[in-house]
Amino acid sequence: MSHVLILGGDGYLGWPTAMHFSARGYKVTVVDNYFRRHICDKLDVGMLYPIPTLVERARIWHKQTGYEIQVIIGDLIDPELMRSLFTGQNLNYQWPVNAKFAGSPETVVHYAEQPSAPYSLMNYKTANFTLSNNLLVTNNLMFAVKDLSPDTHIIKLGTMGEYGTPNIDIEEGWIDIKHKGREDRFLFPRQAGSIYHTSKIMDTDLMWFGCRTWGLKVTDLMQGPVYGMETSESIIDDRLKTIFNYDELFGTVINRFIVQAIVGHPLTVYGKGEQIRGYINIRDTLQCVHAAEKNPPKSGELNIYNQIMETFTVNQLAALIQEAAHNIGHNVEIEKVKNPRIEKEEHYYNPNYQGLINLGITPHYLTIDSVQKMIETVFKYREYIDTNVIRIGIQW
Ligand code: USQ
Repeated sequence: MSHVLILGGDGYLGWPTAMHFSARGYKVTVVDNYFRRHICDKLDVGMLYPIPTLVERARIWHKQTGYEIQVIIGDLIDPELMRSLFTGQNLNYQWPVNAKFAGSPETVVHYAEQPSAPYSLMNYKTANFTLSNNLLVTNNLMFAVKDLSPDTHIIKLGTMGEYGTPNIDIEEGWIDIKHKGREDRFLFPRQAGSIYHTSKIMDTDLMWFGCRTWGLKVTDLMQGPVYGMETSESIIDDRLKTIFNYDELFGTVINRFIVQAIVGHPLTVYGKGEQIRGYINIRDTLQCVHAAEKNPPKSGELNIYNQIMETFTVNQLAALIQEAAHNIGHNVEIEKVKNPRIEKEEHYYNPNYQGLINLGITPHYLTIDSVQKMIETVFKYREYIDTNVIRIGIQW
C-alpha cells in the first residue's frame, strides 16, 4: 500500500485523516509541532476534553487495530525537516521506536497551517505568524517535492473563504474569461475576509506556480467550515476522538452553537445572520481527502474542488440547532450580537460543488436528527465546558 504523509497530523482534521488512511491499510506518517495545543494553553481557550499526546494516540491506535501510524514531532518551517520527510534520512521518530518505512510518500496531505481567521487578526504579531507559518511551510513543501520527490501528489487544504462572497456564481477553482475578443482560463477571482484566508490564497498561488513551472501534481480542496467530532475510527476507543474547540478563536460556528445549546448560552449569531457559507461534516472531509488521493492530477495540473456539501445562513443554522436542542429538552435562545468581523451580512452565494460528488462522495447532511446526535455526544463532556471562552472579544 502506498505511503501517505500527513502534515499537521495532530489537528482537528489531521488525526482523523491519519486513522482513516491507516484503517484502510495505507502506510501513514504524521508530523506536527503541537501549535494548536500550545496556543490553546497559552491563550487559555481550552478544548472540550483532554486529548492524549500524538504518541499516546498512535499507541492506542496500534493496540486497538494493529496498525501503525508513525509520529514525528517537529516544526515544518524548518526546510531540512521537510526535506528529510521525502529522503527518509535523519528522521527522528517519536513512535514507533523502529520505523518501518521512511521517505518517498506517494501522497502528502498538507494541513500544517494556522487555521483561524480570528487568531490571524488578533494583532500584527498573530497576523505575521499566520503569514509566515502558512506560506513558509507551503513553500518548504513545494521545494521538497520539486527537488526530491516530483511524483508525489500534494493534497493541500484550501478554503471556500478564498473566494469570499462574490456577486456571481463560484466555480470550482477556475473561470474562463473572454476579454477583447480573446479567451483564457484563470484561477477564479479571490477576495478573502481575513489574513488567514489571504494566506490560503497565497498558498494556492504558490502551488499553481509549482504546477506550471515544475510540473507538480496538486489537489486544492476548498473547504467550508467543518463540524462534528465522531468518525468511523474515533468510535473504536474514546481516547481516539479528535480535538474539539468551541471558543471564539478556533471553534467553527456549528460546533460552537452545539456547545452553547448545551450550557444554555444564547446562540451567538453575528450581525444580521444572513451570511451564507458551505458546510461539511468531518466524516465527509475524510471521504473527500480519500477520493482526492485516489484521483491524482497529471503532472503540471492543479485540481481544485469545492469541498462543501450544503449551504446555510447563520440564522438557518441557529434555528435548526435551537429546534433540535428543544426536542431533547434544552431550552435555547438565539441572540443577534454585534458582528465582531468585517463581512457581508447579506449577499448572493451560489457555489458549484459537484466535483467531489462526481467522485462518489456520499454526503452526511445537517438535519435535526444529526444535530441531536451531536448534542448527545457533546453533552457527555458538559462539565468541561468553560463559558468564558465563548466570547473573548476579538474583532476586526
Ligand atoms: N459566526 C457566527 N457566530 C459565531 C461564529 C461564527 O455568526 O459564533 C459566523 C461568522 O461570522 C461567519 C460564519 O459563521 O459568517 C462562519 O464562521 P466560522 O467561524 O465557522 O468559520 P471561518 O472563520 O470562516 O473559518 C472556518 C475555519 C477555517 C476554514 C473556514 C472555511 O476556521 O479554517 O478555512 O471555516 S470558510 O468559512 O468557507 O472560509
